[in-house]
Amino acid sequence: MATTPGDTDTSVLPGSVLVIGACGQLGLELVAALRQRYAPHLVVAADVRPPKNPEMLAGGPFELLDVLDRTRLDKLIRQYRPKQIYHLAALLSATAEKNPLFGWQLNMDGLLIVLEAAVAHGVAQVYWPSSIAVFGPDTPRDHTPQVTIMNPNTVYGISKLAGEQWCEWYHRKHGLDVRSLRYPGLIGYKSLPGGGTTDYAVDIYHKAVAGSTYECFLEEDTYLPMMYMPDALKATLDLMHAPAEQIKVRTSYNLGAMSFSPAEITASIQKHIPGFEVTYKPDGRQQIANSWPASIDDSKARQDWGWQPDFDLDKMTADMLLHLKEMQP
Ligand code: AKB
Repeated sequence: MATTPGDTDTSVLPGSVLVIGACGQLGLELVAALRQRYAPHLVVAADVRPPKNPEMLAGGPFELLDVLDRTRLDKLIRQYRPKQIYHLAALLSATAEKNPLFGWQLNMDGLLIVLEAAVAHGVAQVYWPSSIAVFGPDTPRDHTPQVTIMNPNTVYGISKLAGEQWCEWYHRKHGLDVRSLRYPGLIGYKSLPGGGTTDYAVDIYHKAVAGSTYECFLEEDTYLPMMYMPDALKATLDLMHAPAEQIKVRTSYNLGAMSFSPAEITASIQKHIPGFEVTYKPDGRQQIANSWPASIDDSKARQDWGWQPDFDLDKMTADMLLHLKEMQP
């Protein structure tokens, strides 16, 4: 049930919400969306470091939390009694390739600590993001199905695939209401991603608005699944508020919106900024991108809980450029 900003939707959420990894690209926007949906004081933002832009998390509680510190997590759960935990803290694909053991530890141990704590404290629901990175070079690249060959070949992808199976296990063994989405690359103007393979699709808008040339780290014809942030927030909140009987997938749902290449996003930007130029200098992230799907079949999410994206490439470009221009000093 949707509520007007500031209203507390107590029929859906009689307690508070804990967002772990609140200072990341998704976390900052999800905290704001949850605080609009419920009441700001009910949404506890937590991260290992304080936010770089504190104003983005102002208006509600913020707590320092290293998700690998179970004692601190237990303390926060006892203090705030959350009914829902959104656990977003992770190393993304490019960073985890450079720091594989820590990537595995944070992504895997972090998830298991949250799932264990949720069961121990009787937290009603857990949300955990998976990714298109669960797929690998043997996966069908176009309209990648929900159930197919996976064989991921990045540390991040292996941790996400194992995490999906753990989510399903905790649901089956402990009855934990854990839900998950396989996000494509996420694009938003409010915050920057860090350490992902799809980051170019955010950086390129910033360079275009600044009047600079953009040097792209992927080849111009590399197609990847992508999504505008308002659609990602809508999908996340719709999934978490769907009646439990509609949630048939307890690993993670394929989620799609659009698929484009660097050449196509450049052309979309050039409709607004004709002189914008992009050069290409592929690096190690090209190999990661080559192992991922080009487009996603998300029919299961559409069927089970009514998923429907609102933004295509040109609509996203118009909105991104508008907001980034407004934000210029
Ligand atoms: C990344 O590029 O690592 C992430 C993802 C697709 O999960 N944006």
